[in-house]
Amino acid sequence: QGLGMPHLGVPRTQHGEMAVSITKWVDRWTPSPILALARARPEVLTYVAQQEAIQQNLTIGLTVFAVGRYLEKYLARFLETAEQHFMVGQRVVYYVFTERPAAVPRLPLGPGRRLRVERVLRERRWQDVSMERMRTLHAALGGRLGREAHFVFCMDVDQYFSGAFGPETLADSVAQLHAWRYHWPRRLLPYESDPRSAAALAPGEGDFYYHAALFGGSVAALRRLTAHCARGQQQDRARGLEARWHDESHLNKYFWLHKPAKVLSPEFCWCPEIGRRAEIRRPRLLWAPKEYTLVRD
Ligand code: 2GW
Ligand code: MN
Repeated sequence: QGLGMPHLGVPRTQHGEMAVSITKWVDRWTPSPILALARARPEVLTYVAQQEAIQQNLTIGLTVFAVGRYLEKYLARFLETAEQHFMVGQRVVYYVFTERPAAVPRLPLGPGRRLRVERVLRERRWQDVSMERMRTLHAALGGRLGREAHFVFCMDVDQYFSGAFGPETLADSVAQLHAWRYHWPRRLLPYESDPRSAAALAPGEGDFYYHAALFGGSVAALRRLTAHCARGQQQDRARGLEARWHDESHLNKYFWLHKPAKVLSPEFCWCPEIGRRAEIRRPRLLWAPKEYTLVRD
């Protein structure tokens, strides 16, 4: 797709026709005024995506889990910076999943934005906290979240927004290139390799390595994704297995079998510890520093 980066423009959805099909124009690798404009001024395409989303009156969900100490440590900053940068000007509904609803910070929210808190049980193992998200999300997408949102992003809480993250990121299914791994040769990517696991990729399989800290899409597509991952995890557990990178391994298997409609550049979920890279100009989300001794007990 166009621009060397297939990530611009809002695709057609069941929620209404697009006003302007930017992707259709730039897809053809022909010189055109739009293409020249898009190269010189990418913010114009971002602006068009914003207008399209407003015209379609989209509601965009953002789910995040904050269980145990992750609530105090990360949630307030995640939400405060989301207010500044996530889908500004759109209708947004945050879904916070926690075992302590009363401890969720009550932030002042911008117009058209609301926060819902859902109670979850606290798993004993952290691997289960992370993996159980797939099952919980599947249920939520089949309930109120699925009825009130058109598109949903599912994110880790241990990160914060640092730049505009708008409707140019929307598509039927959206995957995030992993900041540490996007330039690695395929044979080194840490896919699950045990053939008994539902998440296994055979040697020679796999293309990109995606980061489970951020994925998204339409409600219907995310229902399929979360069902697949939750089922795979359940099957592994029944066999006494656990995939190498937990839910992330199952997510990578899913996106190998069902290619994402949009792949986000590592700018959209960047790790500041990597340092400067020429291709990373404007990070949108940054990984928060981890203090393993504090949280991994
Ligand atoms: C997780 C690990 C160790 C100790 C605590 C937790 C933990 C995670 C927790 O105590 N409370 C909690 O709410 N979580 C949620 O799970 C939270 O939303 C967090 O962002 C998410 C994933 O855990 P996290 O961020 O510590 O894992 P990462 O940053 O090492 O993430 C990647 O790998 C994970 C699987 O190992 C997941 O696939 C994750 O999506 C990836 O980004
Ligand atoms: Mn994380």
